[in-house]
Amino acid sequence: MKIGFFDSGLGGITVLSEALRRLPNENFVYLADTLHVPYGTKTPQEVCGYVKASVQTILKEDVKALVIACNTATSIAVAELRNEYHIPIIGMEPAVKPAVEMNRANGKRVLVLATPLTLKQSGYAALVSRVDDHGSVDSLPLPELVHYCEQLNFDRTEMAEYFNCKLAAFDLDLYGTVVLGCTHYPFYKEILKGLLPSHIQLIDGSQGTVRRLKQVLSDRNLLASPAKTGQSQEGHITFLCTSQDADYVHKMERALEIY
Ligand code: DGN
Repeated sequence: MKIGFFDSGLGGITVLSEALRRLPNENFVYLADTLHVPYGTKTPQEVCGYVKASVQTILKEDVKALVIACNTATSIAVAELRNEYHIPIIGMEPAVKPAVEMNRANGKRVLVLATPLTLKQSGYAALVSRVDDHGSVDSLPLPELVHYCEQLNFDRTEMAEYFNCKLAAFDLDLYGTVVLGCTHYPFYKEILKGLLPSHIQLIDGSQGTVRRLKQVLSDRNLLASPAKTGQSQEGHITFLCTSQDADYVHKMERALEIY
């Protein structure tokens, strides 16, 4: 059986890449909802419908656990999905908690980058108020970044101009950590590192999510054991997209190579 990964587009590949490292004996199926990407600028009702339909599609594959590798989809639909299906469903959450802890001693602030929809959800506000007891978390929506990523646009000059413009309102010396709260954003980690003051750390939620996935599989005795030579495949990925577009499948393979 495979582990399912789902995102609106290429973003979940940053989480899949972490899973390939940590769970080398598993096989994967990755579904991108290319008919509806981007999610971050749509209504919660629209996104909820798209996510549910995509989950139905991916569960037609032989899936033993599902990772909603999208912060936006998780914040909108994970609770309903868990009510509906009985396989383990692991979601994403902006890594605000570790970021606040990293800066507790130095008094620096935390800046969360995410889609507008993730930042508008009550779940995000609840997360911040739970973990941030001294008002040290700010947020910045970057709706255009998913579009750049879907175009595989990693042009340093163009992206530097974009980030510098978005970050111009922030006194970056006040910040200790920037949270990448959308799974598309880690594709820009290196470019961002080159633009931010060197003391700022960048974190994303993929390690925590994959740690949780591994734990859940282990608790339910679902972890794959190493295949005997020549008997079965390991680390195989089936890429699917809702528009059933072969070019996009190549793009997903390319994105995984780039990342
Ligand atoms: N990758 C998704 C996330 O983590 O929020 C969102 C991308 C999008 O569709 N806007």
